[in-house]
Amino acid sequence: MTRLIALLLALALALALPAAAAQAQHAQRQNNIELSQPWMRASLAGVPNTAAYMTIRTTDGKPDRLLRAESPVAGKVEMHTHIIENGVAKMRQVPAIDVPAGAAAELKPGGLHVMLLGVKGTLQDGERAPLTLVFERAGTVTLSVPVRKGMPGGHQH
Ligand SMILES: [Cu+2]
Repeated sequence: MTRLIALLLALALALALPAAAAQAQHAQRQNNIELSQPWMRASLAGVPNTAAYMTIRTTDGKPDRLLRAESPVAGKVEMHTHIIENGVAKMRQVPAIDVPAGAAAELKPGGLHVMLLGVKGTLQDGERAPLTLVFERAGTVTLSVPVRKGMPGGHQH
């Protein structure tokens, strides 16, 4: 009987694991933070800077703030947004990124992003790069960010 239960448990785990792995690609939860679809733009020839994007939510229904980010692949990591100045899109550093209660902070091309400056070497499509995010309430969240040539899902317009 015990053996049968062990067998059923093993079977249940075997069935659950691929689903969990697939889920982890789309969203990961750490502390009270859920990060969806993180990606980092692959290096362009001769450009030492790149950016990371993701959707950030809190899972406890309270707001939080992303205070800073760090990565060993970059000399410096900043948080940026895009502004339009005299008809020209420019990046501007922001002191923090707010994650509202019950809503998402969307970091995406043309908007808020994590800026990686002075990237060491090149980040190739298909690699992963470590990124640490420090939140006001949730504290430190570390993730492994897939490097891509473009936005996942192929919504490139
Ligand atoms: Cu930037």
